[in-house]
Amino acid sequence: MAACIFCKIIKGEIPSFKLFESEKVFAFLDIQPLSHGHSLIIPKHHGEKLTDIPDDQLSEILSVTKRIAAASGATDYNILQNNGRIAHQEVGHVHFHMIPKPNAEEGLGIGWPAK
Ligand code: DGP
Repeated sequence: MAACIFCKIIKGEIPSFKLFESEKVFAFLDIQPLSHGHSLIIPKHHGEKLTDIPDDQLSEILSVTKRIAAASGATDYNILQNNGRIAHQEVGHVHFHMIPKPNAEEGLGIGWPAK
Protein backbone atom coordinates (compact mmCIF):
# COMPACT_ATOMS: atom_id res chain seq x y z
CA MET A 1 0.00 0.00 0.00
CA ALA A 2 1.50 3.31 -1.14
CA ALA A 3 1.05 5.35 2.03
CA CYS A 4 1.93 2.61 4.54
CA ILE A 5 5.16 3.38 6.42
CA PHE A 6 5.95 -0.30 6.98
CA CYS A 7 5.48 -1.02 3.25
CA LYS A 8 7.93 1.84 2.60
CA ILE A 9 10.38 0.31 5.10
CA ILE A 10 10.12 -3.06 3.32
CA LYS A 11 10.86 -1.35 -0.02
CA GLY A 12 13.78 0.59 1.48
CA GLU A 13 12.08 3.95 0.91
CA ILE A 14 12.30 4.65 4.65
CA PRO A 15 15.55 3.57 6.33
CA SER A 16 15.46 0.94 9.07
CA PHE A 17 17.85 -1.33 10.94
CA LYS A 18 16.99 -4.58 9.17
CA LEU A 19 17.28 -7.80 11.19
CA PHE A 20 15.80 -10.36 8.82
CA GLU A 21 14.22 -10.68 5.39
CA SER A 22 12.68 -13.58 3.51
CA GLU A 23 10.24 -13.81 0.64
CA LYS A 24 7.29 -13.14 2.95
CA VAL A 25 8.61 -11.75 6.24
CA PHE A 26 10.62 -8.67 7.25
CA ALA A 27 12.02 -7.70 10.67
CA PHE A 28 13.67 -4.52 11.93
CA LEU A 29 14.38 -2.58 15.12
CA ASP A 30 11.58 -0.46 16.57
CA ILE A 31 12.30 3.27 16.33
CA GLN A 32 10.80 3.83 19.80
CA PRO A 33 12.23 0.88 21.74
CA LEU A 34 10.76 -0.09 25.10
CA SER A 35 13.98 -2.00 25.77
CA HIS A 36 17.27 -2.70 24.02
CA GLY A 37 16.58 -5.01 21.06
CA HIS A 38 12.87 -4.19 20.74
CA SER A 39 12.09 -5.58 17.30
CA LEU A 40 9.17 -5.59 14.89
CA ILE A 41 8.38 -8.64 12.76
CA ILE A 42 5.96 -8.08 9.89
CA PRO A 43 4.49 -9.78 6.83
CA LYS A 44 5.59 -8.22 3.54
CA HIS A 45 2.04 -8.62 2.30
CA HIS A 46 0.10 -5.54 3.41
CA GLY A 47 -2.72 -6.35 5.78
CA GLU A 48 -4.05 -4.22 8.58
CA LYS A 49 -5.22 -6.85 11.01
CA LEU A 50 -4.35 -10.39 12.02
CA THR A 51 -7.28 -11.80 10.05
CA ASP A 52 -5.82 -10.27 6.86
CA ILE A 53 -2.70 -12.46 7.04
CA PRO A 54 -2.63 -16.06 5.78
CA ASP A 55 -1.84 -18.71 8.41
CA ASP A 56 1.38 -19.84 6.75
CA GLN A 57 2.76 -16.30 7.01
CA LEU A 58 1.73 -16.04 10.66
CA SER A 59 3.53 -19.28 11.31
CA GLU A 60 6.74 -17.97 9.71
CA ILE A 61 6.43 -14.69 11.61
CA LEU A 62 6.30 -16.54 14.93
CA SER A 63 9.23 -18.70 13.97
CA VAL A 64 11.28 -15.62 12.93
CA THR A 65 10.26 -13.86 16.17
CA LYS A 66 11.62 -16.77 18.19
CA ARG A 67 14.90 -16.76 16.25
CA ILE A 68 15.35 -12.98 16.60
CA ALA A 69 14.74 -13.25 20.34
CA ALA A 70 17.38 -15.97 20.57
CA ALA A 71 19.81 -13.92 18.48
CA SER A 72 19.30 -10.92 20.76
CA GLY A 73 20.42 -13.01 23.72
CA ALA A 74 17.17 -12.38 25.57
CA THR A 75 15.86 -15.31 27.55
CA ASP A 76 12.85 -13.36 28.79
CA TYR A 77 10.75 -11.26 26.47
CA ASN A 78 7.23 -10.25 25.53
CA ILE A 79 5.65 -10.84 22.13
CA LEU A 80 2.96 -8.23 21.57
CA GLN A 81 0.52 -7.70 18.73
CA ASN A 82 -1.75 -4.68 19.02
CA ASN A 83 -4.73 -5.53 16.83
CA GLY A 84 -7.00 -2.58 16.06
CA ARG A 85 -7.07 1.09 16.94
CA ILE A 86 -8.74 0.63 20.33
CA ALA A 87 -6.05 -1.94 21.16
CA HIS A 88 -3.40 0.78 20.52
CA GLN A 89 -2.43 -0.30 17.01
CA GLU A 90 -0.83 2.86 15.62
CA VAL A 91 0.57 1.50 12.36
CA GLY A 92 -2.04 -0.10 10.09
CA HIS A 93 0.19 -2.94 8.89
CA VAL A 94 0.15 -6.10 11.02
CA HIS A 95 3.25 -6.30 13.21
CA PHE A 96 4.52 -8.33 16.13
CA HIS A 97 6.70 -6.69 18.77
CA MET A 98 9.49 -8.70 20.40
CA ILE A 99 10.43 -6.83 23.57
CA PRO A 100 13.41 -8.20 25.52
CA LYS A 101 13.20 -8.08 29.32
CA PRO A 102 16.79 -7.73 30.50
CA ASN A 103 15.73 -7.22 34.11
CA ALA A 104 13.11 -9.95 34.15
CA GLU A 105 14.32 -11.41 37.43
CA GLU A 106 13.72 -8.02 39.08
CA GLY A 107 10.18 -7.79 37.75
CA LEU A 108 8.72 -6.34 34.59
CA GLY A 109 10.82 -3.75 32.79
CA ILE A 110 10.32 -0.38 31.14
CA GLY A 111 6.91 0.26 29.68
CA TRP A 112 4.97 -2.16 31.87
CA PRO A 113 3.12 -1.38 35.08
CA ALA A 114 4.40 -2.85 38.35
CA LYS A 115 2.49 -5.82 39.70
P1 DGP B 1 1.81 -0.22 17.53
O1 DGP B 1 1.34 0.71 18.64
O2 DGP B 1 1.69 -1.66 17.94
O3 DGP B 1 1.13 0.09 16.21
O4 DGP B 1 3.37 0.04 17.36
C1 DGP B 1 3.93 0.66 16.26
C2 DGP B 1 5.42 0.66 16.48
O5 DGP B 1 6.04 1.04 15.26
C3 DGP B 1 5.92 1.64 17.54
O6 DGP B 1 6.55 0.92 18.60
C4 DGP B 1 6.92 2.53 16.83
C5 DGP B 1 7.20 1.79 15.54
N1 DGP B 1 7.44 2.65 14.40
C6 DGP B 1 6.58 3.59 13.90
N2 DGP B 1 7.13 4.20 12.83
C7 DGP B 1 8.35 3.61 12.64
C8 DGP B 1 9.38 3.81 11.68
O7 DGP B 1 9.31 4.65 10.77
N3 DGP B 1 10.50 3.03 11.82
C9 DGP B 1 10.62 2.08 12.80
N4 DGP B 1 11.76 1.36 12.83
N5 DGP B 1 9.65 1.87 13.71
C10 DGP B 1 8.53 2.62 13.63
